[in-house]
Amino acid sequence: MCGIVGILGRGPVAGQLVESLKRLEYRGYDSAGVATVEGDHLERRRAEGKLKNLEARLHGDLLSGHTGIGHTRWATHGKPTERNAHPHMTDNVAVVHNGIIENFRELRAELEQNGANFASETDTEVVAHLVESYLKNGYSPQDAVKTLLPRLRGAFALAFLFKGHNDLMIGARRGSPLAIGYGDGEMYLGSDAIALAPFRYNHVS
Ligand code: HGA
Repeated sequence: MCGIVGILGRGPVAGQLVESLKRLEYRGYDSAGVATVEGDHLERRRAEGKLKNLEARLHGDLLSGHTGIGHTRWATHGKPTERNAHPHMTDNVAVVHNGIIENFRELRAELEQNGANFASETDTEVVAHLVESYLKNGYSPQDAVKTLLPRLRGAFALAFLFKGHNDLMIGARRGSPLAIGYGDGEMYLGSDAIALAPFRYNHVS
């Protein structure tokens, strides 16, 4: 079972994201990653295997963004490699995903026909490319995600970041858990409230 965490914070969040993911380690995973909004662009670090490998990446190549998402992956579609690890990214979107997008083959074929280049073997990457296509058509991030959801079959939890939006994190779920926490000037997302336990927050769902 994979894990999702998201923090819309007041200081650099990469370290906190990894600490939260550690609380979900008991569920098992094969790779991990984090992405943050770094000024006007998105950045990610990913690693196969244990979170200590991701920590080593982050020590060598720091992220300083105040808004970020993190994921521990248990592969369902595609090998447990760094290339398939989440977050998945396009020019303007980063996404982490728990669950399965059942109709990803049709969606991928459609997106590839329209020129999208896929970098992974996962079902998840169609989500990033679909949202990217809506953004390129002028949708706001919120409307892009709203337009995405009816196109997906299956059970999922998703957390998104958007290039150029330092104060925005969008979460969506259908049939998979995703908790939201409101803190003091901070907000959190977690696939399990245990991930959010160290933070001072009010749990709402
Ligand atoms: N289908 C996605 C996420 C897998 C998952 O939720 N595992 O528990 C993938 O294979 O990356």
